[in-house]
Amino acid sequence: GITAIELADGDPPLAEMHPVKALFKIPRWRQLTQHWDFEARPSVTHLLEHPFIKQAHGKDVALSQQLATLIREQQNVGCKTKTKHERINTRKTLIIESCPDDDLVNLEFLDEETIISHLQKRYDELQVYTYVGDILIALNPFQNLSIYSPQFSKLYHGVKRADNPPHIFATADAAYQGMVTFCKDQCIIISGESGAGKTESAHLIVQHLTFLGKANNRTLREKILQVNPLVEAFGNACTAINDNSSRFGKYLEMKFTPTGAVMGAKISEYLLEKSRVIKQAAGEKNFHIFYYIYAGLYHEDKLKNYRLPDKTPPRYIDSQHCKVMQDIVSSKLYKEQFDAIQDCFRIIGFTEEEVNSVYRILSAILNTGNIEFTAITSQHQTDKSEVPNSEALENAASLLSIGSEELQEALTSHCVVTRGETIIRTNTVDKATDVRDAMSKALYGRLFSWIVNRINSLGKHDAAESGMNVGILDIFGFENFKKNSFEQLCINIANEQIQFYFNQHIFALEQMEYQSEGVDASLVEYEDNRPILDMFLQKPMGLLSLLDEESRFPQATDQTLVDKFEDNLRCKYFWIPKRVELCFGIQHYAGKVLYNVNGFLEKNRDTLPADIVVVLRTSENKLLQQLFSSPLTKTGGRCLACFCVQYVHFVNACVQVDTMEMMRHPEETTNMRRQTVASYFRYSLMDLLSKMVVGQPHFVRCIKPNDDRQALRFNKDRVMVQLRYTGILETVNIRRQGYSHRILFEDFVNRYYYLAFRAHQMPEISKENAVAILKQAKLEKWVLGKTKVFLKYYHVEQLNLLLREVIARVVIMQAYTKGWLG
Ligand code: AD9
Ligand code: MG
Repeated sequence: GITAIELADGDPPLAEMHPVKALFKIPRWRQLTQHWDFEARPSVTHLLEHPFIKQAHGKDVALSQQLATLIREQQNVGCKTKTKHERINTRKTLIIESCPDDDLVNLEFLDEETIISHLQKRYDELQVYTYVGDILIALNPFQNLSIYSPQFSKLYHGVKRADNPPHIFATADAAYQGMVTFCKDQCIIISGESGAGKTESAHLIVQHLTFLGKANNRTLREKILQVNPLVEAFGNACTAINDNSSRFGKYLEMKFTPTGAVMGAKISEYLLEKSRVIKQAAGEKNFHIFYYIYAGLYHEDKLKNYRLPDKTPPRYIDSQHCKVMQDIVSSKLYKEQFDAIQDCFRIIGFTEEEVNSVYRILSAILNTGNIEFTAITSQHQTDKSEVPNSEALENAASLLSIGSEELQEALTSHCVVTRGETIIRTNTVDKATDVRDAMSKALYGRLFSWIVNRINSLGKHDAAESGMNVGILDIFGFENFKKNSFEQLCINIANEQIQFYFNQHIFALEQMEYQSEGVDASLVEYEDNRPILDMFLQKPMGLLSLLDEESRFPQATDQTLVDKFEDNLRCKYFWIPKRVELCFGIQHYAGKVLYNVNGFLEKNRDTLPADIVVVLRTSENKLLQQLFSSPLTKTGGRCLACFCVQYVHFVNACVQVDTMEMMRHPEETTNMRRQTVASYFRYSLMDLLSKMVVGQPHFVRCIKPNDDRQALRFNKDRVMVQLRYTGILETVNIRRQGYSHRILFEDFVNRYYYLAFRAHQMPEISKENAVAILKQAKLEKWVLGKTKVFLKYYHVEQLNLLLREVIARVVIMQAYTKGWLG
């Protein structure tokens, strides 16, 4: 219903107010009603049918009637409400046009202050989306808006972008149209700090793409829509910043046939924050799925079947000892989510046996966390440990279908091979605890990868290889907590890389091309974050390489690591704070972050003792066998050299990374030398980039209006910081002055000659003919380079619309000439 009516002090009650004035009192409508031409007398039913109005009054019947009366009266009065907007609605129906304010590029003044108050004004009116040329800014509304219904999907389908207010659907539509028109893969890159709304945006994009791809087949549509919720149950968790924070990077590729029908979806995951399984920071939680199964199995009275304790929650999901069992099992939300996950599994096509195995492994992990160790001190040995309470051990072993004695053995001792001889050494309590936690992390990490792979194999379509796709990138956002560790470092480096990619696309490549094509366009200064990235990724002296090197020394300590960084990293973006121990600071593109190196080495080594692998492989559980059938994870054997070549390649060319080259490894490593997390991380980043750079990018920049997750609260300073580091001001500039599309004369003529020449008369490829087409299409402000036409971001849309019209005409004409239409 009407939630916000802004009545000023001297205003009469709404019912007594002049209808036009009354409408203006409702913020959501204020902007919309400005464009209505009431002289055109739109029919009331038409008005009420309009999605924007439906959105506003929704189910509220009384309000609908009130509104209808308002409009009717207003029509009777016949008053004119043409306000400052000059664009007159000439059609005899209601048109809600987007206004020039929708795009920051149209603002008269381009200083920070103007931009920010503009965004604030829009946010106050619940216009959360704003364009910067072809880039979408999305402010997190922190409340449910009803602008995502199927009606809105229809509204944003194959129309000129300027016909509607900015919307995330418009971005999805642009990607879809781009793919269909140019037969080129597209990718939508969503960025923003933690809690800014990336994951929500990604969902909405998938929703709209499923609509555009005419997934009429209900099963297929449902399957695609279930992928995100399922993966996120396993990969998202509650953090201090966001209750549904992504703890992994996700690249979802929606596959389409050449005619644009959706065929399926494929998902790639990056860098799951496995350490969360064993420990969570104060106020944070483990991955959602653990709570879901607890509540779900409790309700189904199945906790016993999975040997889960029903008195106190397992340590892994209650490391702070602050949760009461009742809170978890009685949570309605968890229970509902559990049911939803069951549905996801079923719809996507997991078998009951598989789902059962998944639950068993999850329960086994929880039991594993409860295994404790005590020291045995005897005359000869002081470094031996044992399991005092065997219940958790037996539970874990039974759920994993392995022998409990073997498991205890693997946890409390390890084999060493020296000079051909195998010696068994015992583990101290600390060591055994580490091994236990390493096992839990490995189980969870591999289970997660398996689920992702299984989703992909179940959704596999034979024709999928030949189709095209729209990729959607949703990673974990930039993080800066009170205490930051290795995980935050990885997350922030990934964000640093995305920012670099954005810069390359928006600024660097564009400017390079102007110069080489002899086009005169003023250059825009921007903050290049390449030096920071180099500091992290360079070989052999980058921070990650140094970390890897130190991780190879068994005697290395946190202090030696900090010393190593201090001795080798000479860069103004890195410093060692004087007063805080074991810390280093990084000036990231998005702000300063202080990292605590405590546990860095161990987290990077991520050791999983061979003894554990051996035991787990003896399992009778098929799924478990599968998880541990290869000694290394999928990272296995990818060498760093590959990565570095690619990184340099990428930085220098930044357009075409040879994906095949990247995937091919010079020699499959056969030795068991472990990949560190850092080296896998670098590989993952490259893998991701290689996927991204082959597609035409579309950018969505999510902005968090406040840190309290409050609706309608716009914290100017917070937004300002984000606008600055994302380079919005510079982006506005370059979008205003720049030419975001540069098309070779050849491609241009080939693609658009229909617009100026006869359909069967392919003209000669030449600059002149390109100009002829541009003139015929009545475009303005384009520029010619030496080999390319330089177009503004909005030109291509205009051209494509024209092209579509012409082609439709041609098709109809042909049909006539062939006599099909009588
Ligand atoms: V993180 O980097 O994964 O920690 P995200 O993904 O950027 O972060 P997310 O999409 O999870 O943030 O959004 C955080 C919360 O903001 C959501 O849980 C919603 O409550 C809220 N949100 C975000 N976008 C929308 C929206 N379009 N409509 C309504 C939204 N609520
Ligand atoms: Mg997210």
